Amino acid sequence: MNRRNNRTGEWPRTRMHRRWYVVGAGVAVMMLALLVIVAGCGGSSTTTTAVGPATSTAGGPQVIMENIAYVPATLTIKVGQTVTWVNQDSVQHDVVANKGEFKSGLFGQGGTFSFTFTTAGTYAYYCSIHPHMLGTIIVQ
Ligand SMILES: [Cu+2]
Repeated sequence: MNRRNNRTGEWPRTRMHRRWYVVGAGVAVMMLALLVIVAGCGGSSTTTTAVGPATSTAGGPQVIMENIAYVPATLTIKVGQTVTWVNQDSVQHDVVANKGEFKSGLFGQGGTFSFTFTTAGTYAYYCSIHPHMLGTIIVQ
C-alpha cells in the first residue's frame, strides 16, 4: 500500500500542502462574500454623510468646499459615477439640488456627502446657508 514513509517525510509534507489549500479556499470564499456584500450596498442612489477625515473617498470625482465655494463649480461626470463633496471650510455647508434630486443636510469641516448620478442631465445645486454658493454637476 502507499502508506507514508516516516524516513523521508514525503507523505506528511503533502498533507501540509493540502492543509494550506484548505486555508486558501476558506480565504477565497470569505473574500467573495465580502465582494458580494460590498456590491450589494452599491445601490442606484446612495446618500451618505460621513463625518470625519475624508480619507476613504479617493478615486471618484470630488467637489471641494472651500472659501465658501464649490471647487470646481461645474463638474462633468459620466452616468453611474458617484460625486463626493468634501467640506474643507471651517463653517458648515450642505448640498441641495435645485430640483430636489439630492439634499445632504449640513455638515462641517472634514465631513463628506456622496451622491450617485444614474440619469444624464444638468444638476444645479446650492448651499442653503450661503445663497451665493452655487455648483453644477453635468452628467453625460
Ligand atoms: Cu455653505
